[in-house]
Amino acid sequence: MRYKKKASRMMAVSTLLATTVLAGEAQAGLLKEVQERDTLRCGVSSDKAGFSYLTDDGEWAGLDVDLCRAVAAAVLGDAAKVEYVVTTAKNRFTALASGEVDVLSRSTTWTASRDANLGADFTTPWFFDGQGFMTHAEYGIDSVEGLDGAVFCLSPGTTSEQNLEDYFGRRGLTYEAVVIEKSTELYGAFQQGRCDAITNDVTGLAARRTLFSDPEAFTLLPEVISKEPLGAYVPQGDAQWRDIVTWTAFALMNAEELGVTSQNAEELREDGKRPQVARLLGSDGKIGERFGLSNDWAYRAIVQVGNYAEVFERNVGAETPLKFERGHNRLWTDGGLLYPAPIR
Ligand SMILES: N[C@@H](CCC(=O)N[C@@H](CS)C(=O)NCC(=O)O)C(=O)O
Repeated sequence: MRYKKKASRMMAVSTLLATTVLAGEAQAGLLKEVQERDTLRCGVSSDKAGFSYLTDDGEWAGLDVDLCRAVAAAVLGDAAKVEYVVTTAKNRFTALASGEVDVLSRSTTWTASRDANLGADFTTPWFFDGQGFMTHAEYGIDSVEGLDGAVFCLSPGTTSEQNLEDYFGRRGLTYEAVVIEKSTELYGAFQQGRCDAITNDVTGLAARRTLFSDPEAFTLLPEVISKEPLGAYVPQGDAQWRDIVTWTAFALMNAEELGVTSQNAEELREDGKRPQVARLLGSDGKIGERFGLSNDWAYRAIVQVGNYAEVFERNVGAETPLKFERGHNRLWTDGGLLYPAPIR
């Protein structure tokens, strides 16, 4: 009896090993390609202050850019090994499905139709947003109802376009659309008065407004009309790659939850006192290897990019021109929506 039990357990182990090996063989996907190329190609937006923009030193920076950097640190050991590919809202999914980019990290909302149709798989929300409205301050409008009959500047291929149609349609409000693909031209047209209003993710509106020559001349209205869970998409059907991008985002959130920062990660990794921290930083367990990475994958991302709080504060927090509050983007332990699955 005892012998039998042992034999069946041995069989279970060998089946498990075979499955693991098979999974390993099936893994000749994007991870291998990115490692061989030694560069991550990340699809981003341009001119979005705090999220994805070129600094005066010609470096890419922002909250969306930091996700690309974290993945490069986890996969290639170096946050700088990223080639940034500027995409528009309209061409972003083609860039992903055609293999032009390995990851799309550009204020893209997770929706059912995108997950189902566009050759893309969503990873996990990186920033919870909602759709808002901006108009010319001189109109003296204080709510969306005041925009009945307005001309809107719209970005094609966005959820903003669809939500506007729903929201206005349901209320019997009307609008005219001026559709412009490139964001700089879109916001330029709005500033020049070609449209009465513009609608997009609230953060997008606020971010672009900081770049206006006269930000005070434009008002953000109070209504937020939709849920916009933004995060990275990867090409469809590469489970290993999707896991890597998803868990890199979770790693930075877990780091915040556990009090691990870019500054103390090295020390905490060596002291090994807390099992959760040791697993996250790779001083215990082989989680990195299971993803096809080295066990210090998360450690490298945290040291080079910071935990989620560091990323948030550096790019869009109180000390930046955007001065965003954490709001929905607080950890669940602080009443927010960030609930990173456990690394164990
Ligand atoms: N989250 C929305 C909207 C994202 C979006 O594309 N926003 C605008 C403004 S921030 C944009 O980038 N438009 C111009 C461009 O594609 O360059 C979506 O996924 O559709």
